[in-house]
Amino acid sequence: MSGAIALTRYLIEEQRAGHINAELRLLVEVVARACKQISVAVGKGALGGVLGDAGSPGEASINVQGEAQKKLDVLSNEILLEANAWGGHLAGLASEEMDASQPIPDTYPHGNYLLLFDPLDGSSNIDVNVSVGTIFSVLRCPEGIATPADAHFLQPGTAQVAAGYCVYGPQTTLVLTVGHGTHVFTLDREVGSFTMTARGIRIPEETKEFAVNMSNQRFWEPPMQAYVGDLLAGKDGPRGKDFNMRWVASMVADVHRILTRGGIFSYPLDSKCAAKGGKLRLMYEANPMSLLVEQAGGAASTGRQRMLEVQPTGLHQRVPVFLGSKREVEAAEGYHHAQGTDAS
Ligand code: AFP
Repeated sequence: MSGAIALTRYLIEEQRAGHINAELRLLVEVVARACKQISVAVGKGALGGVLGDAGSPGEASINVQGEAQKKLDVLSNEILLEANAWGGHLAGLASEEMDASQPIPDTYPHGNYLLLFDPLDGSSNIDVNVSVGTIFSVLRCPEGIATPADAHFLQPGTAQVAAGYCVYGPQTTLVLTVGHGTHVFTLDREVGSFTMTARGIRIPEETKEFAVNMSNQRFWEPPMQAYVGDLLAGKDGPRGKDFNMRWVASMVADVHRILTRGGIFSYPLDSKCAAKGGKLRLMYEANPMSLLVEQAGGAASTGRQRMLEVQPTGLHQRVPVFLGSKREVEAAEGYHHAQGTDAS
C-alpha cells in the first residue's frame, strides 16, 4: 500500500505534533510488541500446545471473574506483564486476569502511566479458531503517587490518554487512538512490524446491522425488549428498515466489524447479570472500546449515560454497553430514556 507508514513512524509524528510524549510513544510500542508475541502463540494453536484450559486436569484455574482460565489467557497475561515490567513507562498495571493492580517492582524504573488490559478477549472462541484479541487502556498515574493502588486506576474513560485493541484473526490488526483519531495497523508478518492500513477511520452514523447475544432476550429489561423488537420488526415496523444481525462473542471481533463498516454492538443489562451491574468490564473492555469508537465518530453508552463519563467504583466493575454508529446508539438510548428507569 503506497504511503503506508510503520506504527513507529506514526507515533514519532504524533510526538513531533505534541500530541504524545516520548514515554507514551514507547509504552504503546511495548504493548504492540507484546501483541506480536501473543499473535504468534495464538497462531500456533494446538501445534504450540496452547489450546484448552489452564490448571491441571480436573482442577481448572479460576480468575477473579470466577471464570475458568484458558492457557492462552494466562500466557497472554504473562507476556504483557513481562514486556511492561522493565520498560520504565509505567507506575502500575491491572489485568482482567489479576485480582488487584500491580505496581511496577522497585527493581525497575517507574514511569508516569497506568496500563489496564484484557490480555485475551473472547476466550470462549480460542479452541474453535475464531478471532480473539487483546484490549488495552492507558491512564496517567496521579501526581506524586510512586506506588499506585487500585483506587488510582479508578479514573473515568475521558481520562484515557491512549486505547487500543489487537485482533488475532486472519490478519493481526492493531487499532489505536492516542486521542487524535482512530487508526488501523496490520501486522506485516514478513517485516515483523505493524503498518498503517487505514488512517482516521469513520463509523457510518446510520446502520442496518446489530450485534447482541439474542439467547439472552428473555432476561432483558423492557426498554431492550422494545428496542430489539422494533429492529426485528424491520421495514414494516416503527424503524421502517430491515436490520441484519451478527454475533461473534469476541468483543474485539464484533467491534472491529463495526469500526470497519458500522453497526451497533450491545451487551445490555439483564436479570442474569444485573447483580453484577452487567457482563462486560468497564476499565479494560468498555472504556477503551468507547474511546476508539468516539474518536471514529461513533457513540458509546450504558444505555442511559455516555460511557466515558461513568465514574468507576471498582477495577473489575461491569456495565451495560451500547456502542457503534452514532444515530443507532442514540436510538437505543431513546428507548431506555423513554422508559425512564435509571439502572446506570
Ligand atoms: P470471554 O473472554 O470470557 O469469552 O468473554 C468474551 C466477552 O467478554 C466479550 O468479548 C463478548 O462480547 C462477550 O463476552 C460474549 O458473551 P456471551 O458468551 O454471553 O455471548
